[in-house]
Amino acid sequence: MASLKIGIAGKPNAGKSTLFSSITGTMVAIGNYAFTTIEPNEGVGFMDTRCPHIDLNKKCNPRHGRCENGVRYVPVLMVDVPGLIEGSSTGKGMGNAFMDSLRDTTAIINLLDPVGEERNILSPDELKEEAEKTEEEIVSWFSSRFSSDWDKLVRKYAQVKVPLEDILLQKGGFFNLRLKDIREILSRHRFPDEIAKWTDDDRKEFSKVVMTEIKPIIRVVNKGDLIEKREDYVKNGFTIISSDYELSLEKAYSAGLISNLTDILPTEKANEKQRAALEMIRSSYEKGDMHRIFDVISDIIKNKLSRIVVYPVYDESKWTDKDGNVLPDAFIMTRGDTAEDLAFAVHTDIGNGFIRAINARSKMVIGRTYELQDSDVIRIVAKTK
Ligand SMILES: Nc1nc2c(ncn2[C@@H]2O[C@H](COP(=O)(O)OP(=O)(O)OP(=O)(O)O)[C@@H](O)[C@H]2O)c(=O)[nH]1
Ligand SMILES: [Mg+2]
Repeated sequence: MASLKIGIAGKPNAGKSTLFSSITGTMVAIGNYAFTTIEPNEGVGFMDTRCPHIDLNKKCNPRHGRCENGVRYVPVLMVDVPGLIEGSSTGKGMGNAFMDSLRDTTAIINLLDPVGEERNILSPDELKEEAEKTEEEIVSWFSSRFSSDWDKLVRKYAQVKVPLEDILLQKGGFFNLRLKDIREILSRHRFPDEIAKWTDDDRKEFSKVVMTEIKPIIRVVNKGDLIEKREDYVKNGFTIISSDYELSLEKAYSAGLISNLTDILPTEKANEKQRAALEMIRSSYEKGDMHRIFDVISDIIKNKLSRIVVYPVYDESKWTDKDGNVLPDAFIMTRGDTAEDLAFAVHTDIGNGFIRAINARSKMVIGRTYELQDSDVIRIVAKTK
């Protein structure tokens, strides 16, 4: 039960699989050579958010994901793809078939490797150049997929009058684009109003717009543990992480050496050497110039993708489901979605039978057009057959 999918793309050896393993807790092939990954890896990762159970003063029982010390980990699908090189979109390297596993992603992390070919550390400017190369490949892949059989499309709609947005939706459906997305693009940008007039450049431009506004590509610098002057990169707008540290922490957590992933406090199980290693990792985050991956994912989802987390319940006073589970479900919704949208997300029947909803925090009755807020706890009253 995850409604969002985040892709991890980047050059070979950037640490994509290391990052994937640390987020999903599933071990996949990691190697100090290019093209370690030959098939995409899919798994369930998480975003973290403050759990409303703190306001209720009662522990929650998540049906999916988990909750630690008031931090709720909400499931998000992740996909780790083979390394991208110049020409990947036309079949070089591992080919381009694997790129199709990015088609239904909501956002793509462009994981940047600060280590150059001669083991030198790349400057922020050099990193920007590297980032652009990967992004061009992704846009080229999108564009070639989007443009395929274009002539056929033009012929099909030469005689019958069909709105441009509907024709574009046929092409965009492959990428999970919704009519709402297409409308947004057409309202913000100028494109030919007839499909027959679209040129290669228009399709390329459309692809670029999709990959920046609808399915954004987000740059994240990996291997922050190897960068000495991280502040120089931060000044240039880069977000820095260390997949290596994240994976160590994930392993320490699985082995019970730390009680939760957030504050990195060793348990009694950790021996002296392990304590020292954990302390070294913990202190490297103190300056704030390197970020924890769950915070980065949450930032992408909440701020770049304008998503919110909402908790449907059956009992508005106890915040439970029918079986007494406290805050069992967390739904990732889009900012602007309504109480009715939530009802449909829970179940089509609940959406169709919607009568009213109750804001469990304020106990106020709310209508179908109520705009959901982040961290809302909502009871939906619906007529079901
Ligand atoms: N120092 C350091 N090394 C890292 C970090 N992340 C990954 N590595 C190392 O970088 C190498 C490549 O890691 P992978 O995760 O296999 O990289 P990838 O991007 O999946 O590579 P391909 O699948 O070949 O495209 C391995 O030796 C990792 O241990 C990091 O944050 N810091
Ligand atoms: Mg890999």
